[in-house]
Amino acid sequence: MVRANEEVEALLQEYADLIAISGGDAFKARAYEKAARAIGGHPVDVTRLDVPGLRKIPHVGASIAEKVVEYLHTGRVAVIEETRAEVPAGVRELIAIPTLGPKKAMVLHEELGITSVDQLLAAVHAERLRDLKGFGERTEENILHGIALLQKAGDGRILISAAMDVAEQITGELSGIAGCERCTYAGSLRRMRETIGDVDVLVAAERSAPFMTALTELPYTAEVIAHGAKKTSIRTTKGLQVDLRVLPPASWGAGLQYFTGSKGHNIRTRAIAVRNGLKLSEYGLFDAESGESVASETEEAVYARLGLPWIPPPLREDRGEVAAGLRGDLPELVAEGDVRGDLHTHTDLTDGLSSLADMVAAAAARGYAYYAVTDHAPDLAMQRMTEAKVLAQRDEVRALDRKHRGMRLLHGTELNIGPDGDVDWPDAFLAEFDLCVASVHSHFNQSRQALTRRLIRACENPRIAIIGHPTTRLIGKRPGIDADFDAVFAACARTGTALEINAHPERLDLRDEDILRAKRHGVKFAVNSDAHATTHLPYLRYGVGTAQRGWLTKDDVINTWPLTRLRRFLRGGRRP
Ligand code: DGT
Ligand code: CA
Ligand code: CA
Ligand code: ZN
Repeated sequence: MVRANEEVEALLQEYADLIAISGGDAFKARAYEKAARAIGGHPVDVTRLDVPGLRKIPHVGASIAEKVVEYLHTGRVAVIEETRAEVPAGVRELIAIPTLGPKKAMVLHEELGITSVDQLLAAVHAERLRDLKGFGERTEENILHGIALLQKAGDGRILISAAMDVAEQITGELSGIAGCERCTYAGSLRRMRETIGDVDVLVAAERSAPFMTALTELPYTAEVIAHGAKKTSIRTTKGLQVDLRVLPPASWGAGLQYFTGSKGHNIRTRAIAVRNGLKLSEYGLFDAESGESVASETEEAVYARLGLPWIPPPLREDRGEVAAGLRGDLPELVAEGDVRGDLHTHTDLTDGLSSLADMVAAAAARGYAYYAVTDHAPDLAMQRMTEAKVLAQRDEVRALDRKHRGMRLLHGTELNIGPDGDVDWPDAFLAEFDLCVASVHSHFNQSRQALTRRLIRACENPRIAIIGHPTTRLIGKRPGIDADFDAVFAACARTGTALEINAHPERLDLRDEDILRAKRHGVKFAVNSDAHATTHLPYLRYGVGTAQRGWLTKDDVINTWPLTRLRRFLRGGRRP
């Protein structure tokens, strides 16, 4: 992830929205949107590029490249500031509602004079939206839902990927300071939760002052919330809070255990301590009577003294891990290094940003033993896929496959599960793919019964090996579809269809709780990046973290399997 690229992406996306909302040229808005995405996914830091360099990025023409350079040099783009000024702030706020596009926001502004979220709420309640063209009861429901999501997203939690970027930079900086014996992040980030409230960084050192001061002086520190000898808290320019605690090296293990949490897990471990005549705090494990320290230097020692094996942080959610540990029954969790290949990825043949050759080279560099290319199928009309195009791609894939000795390429597709559970292309055509992923990309608002039947029909299709991003949720933006997932999980188990754990940090779909439930039904899983650019392949780590939170082992995850076993699953003893 290149930070500057993300900033430019957000800026250009905002400009696209502003153009659309101020009634500007729709074609121009779309052009900025495409450029925004291309820059966001570009592997080279844009701050290192000049206008000709920028123009080599797909969808970036001269005028966009010049605006990017203007922004990188001056921190602003004159024409974007002007457009911003033309659109009332309240209307700009409307675009932020996840279920309301700029077009509808513009209609609301022009027809009803709405200039704030509060006015919009009032208008919905007064049923003033119903008479507008293109609005209906459904739209009202969606808008109310979108406003609720917006306010929920205002709870200040951020995506794990954004928190991880900050945490890795800070631990990198602090590790370089003299006297640093250890440095890592703890809290929800170490547990790999899907969203993060604040980042907790720990340092083991004799003297705390140099670390505390360094944190307050980082270039992206916008505000110092508290500055002390034990704890310092700052807020970054993006509004993320970071808590730094410096521990005496002898207390490292106890401190790491305490500040990793979760609170529920810590309550369990403290209760075990008490039962054993001990007292557990962030400073160590002590004999309750003599006050003497019995363990503190490493987490392993602390857990061992409590009669527990070391418990991997993603399990520390008070979901039975302590009891399982006491029984010697903890799962041997799948690890990122176990994953042998990615089974859901895109190229620029559809909506990806990188070429097939670049994606394949990036996959090979990750040391994969196999890699599937699964571009979108034609029912997603925007992608303009055709039989001819996908067959031409297959030839390219087969040719590249001969060049990559260590890595086998699989040619697949990501099908669209239609409203009735049908998918793109006739069965005979599907039979020629090495692998079919199938996902819901439309008609999210069907009845629970219809959605359930639709997913089950997809499971029952012998050509479909994996259901992609099963609930379709987008964290902070769109809730998952309302299906009876227990029935879907049972169908997956019965038909030998794997469920995806989509590793994109905005999806993480299935999520941890659903994984636990699906596993109880006997379902297998595939942890996939759904990469649309070479820079997205490393997102896999968040999918693996989520799989770990769902207690999965290697055997549960089909893309840790050797290729022969995987192929057997894909073709299926189960399939006719
Ligand atoms: P977050 O920041 O909301 O994503 O979640 P956490 O788990 O990182 O929570 P945070 O930052 O408030 O605290 C980090 C860890 O420190 C937490 O998981 C457990 C521990 N901790 C903090 N405050 C307390 C407390 O009052 N009691 C207990 N038992 N543990 C605490
Ligand atoms: Ca935290
Ligand atoms: Ca904290
Ligand atoms: Zn996809």
